[in-house]
Amino acid sequence: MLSFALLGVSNTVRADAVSQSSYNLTQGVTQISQDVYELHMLIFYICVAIAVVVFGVMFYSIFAHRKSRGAVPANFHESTKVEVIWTVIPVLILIGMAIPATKTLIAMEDTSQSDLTVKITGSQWKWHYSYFGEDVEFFSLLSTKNEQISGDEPKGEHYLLEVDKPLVLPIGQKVRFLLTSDDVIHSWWIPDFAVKKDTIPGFINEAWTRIDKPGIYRGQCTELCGVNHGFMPIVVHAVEPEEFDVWLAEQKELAKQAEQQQAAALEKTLSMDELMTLGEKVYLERCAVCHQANGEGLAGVFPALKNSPIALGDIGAHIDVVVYGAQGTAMQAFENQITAEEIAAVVTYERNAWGNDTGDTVQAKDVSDRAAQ
Ligand code: HEC
Ligand SMILES: [Cu+2]
Repeated sequence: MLSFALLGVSNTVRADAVSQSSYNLTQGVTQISQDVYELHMLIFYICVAIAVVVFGVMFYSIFAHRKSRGAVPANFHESTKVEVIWTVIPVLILIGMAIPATKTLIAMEDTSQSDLTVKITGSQWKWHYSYFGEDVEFFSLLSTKNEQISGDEPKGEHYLLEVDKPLVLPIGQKVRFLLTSDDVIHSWWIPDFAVKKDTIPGFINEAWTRIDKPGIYRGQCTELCGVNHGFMPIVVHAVEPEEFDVWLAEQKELAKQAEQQQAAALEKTLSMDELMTLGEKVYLERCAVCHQANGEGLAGVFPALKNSPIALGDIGAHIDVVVYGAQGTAMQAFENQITAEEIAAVVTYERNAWGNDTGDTVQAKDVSDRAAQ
């Protein structure tokens, strides 16, 4: 493949036989990604041509003018002609590369006249997507099973590149991204779109894309953001605009139903069993990445909840930590991430799992009462 690439015939070969070379950049599915790819190839070939000329002259000179042939070095200094030539040629080459590069960069930065705006917020270790003016928002978390990560089960096809809720985008429309972060710097990267932007707490960065082809596109966080940096993948589901509208309407309906369910949950009293079952599920999905499935945390980084004074002590204080988080630490406020019922269940779980046998149950109403204070 590499030798083909050097001969310059690989473009057609690749397009027909192998759609992606594992050695090269992806051509992606947007105009920008195509431009970036072509820019990369152009500059690559210029470099190859320079290398051929420079090394050609060098090796020829070494060979043809070697000492054993009796070559005598020429003795010239301060040749204005030579100096002008070796300045002008590189300058021309640089200008020739700068023009297309600048054009592409400017196009990448131009977020004007977008059809849709999505706010992307990174946090340890998940993505939060919010569609502007649409009242639709959700979190997107890694969905690879723990058993695959620990090696107890064979790894799936999209190991560490799969999420519970993908970002859904319409094809053929200009989508503007506003990117920020809740904690540390992350970076949102989808190679097929040639979009890669840092998400920085307190800053809003912009990017955009217009996807040409429906499909499922995968990417990752590309800014080292803590121990689970490798566990916050990105999945984008690009669909026809009509399909997107249907999806959007569905999300709004689901949000409405969830709101009603949450209101109803406040009236309900769940049994210990129900709370423990739901609590374990929430704990494994949301908390175990830091506090560990066995509740023992990671010494010096994430506190143990097993035998922890908070999990065994005052219920109200325990609820508060989960609802409001702990400012300035990795412990986030879960108030807007999970429902009151889920917080009640996970707190109950923490107070009764791993030998924390307090016997306490916490109900959704207890949580919403604390949150309302
Ligand atoms: C991103 C990592 C992370 C996640 C995810 C996380 N926590 Fe924490 N948690 C922490 C850290 C760090 C602290 C210590 C905060 C401090 O220093 O006050 C903490 C503290 C706590 C405490 C107080 C314990 C103590 O002894 O100080 C409780 C209770 C708690 N977390 C519950 C939860 C629950 C419930 C979830 C899931 C819904 C959760 N945490 C998810 C990192 C995390
Ligand atoms: Cu990250």
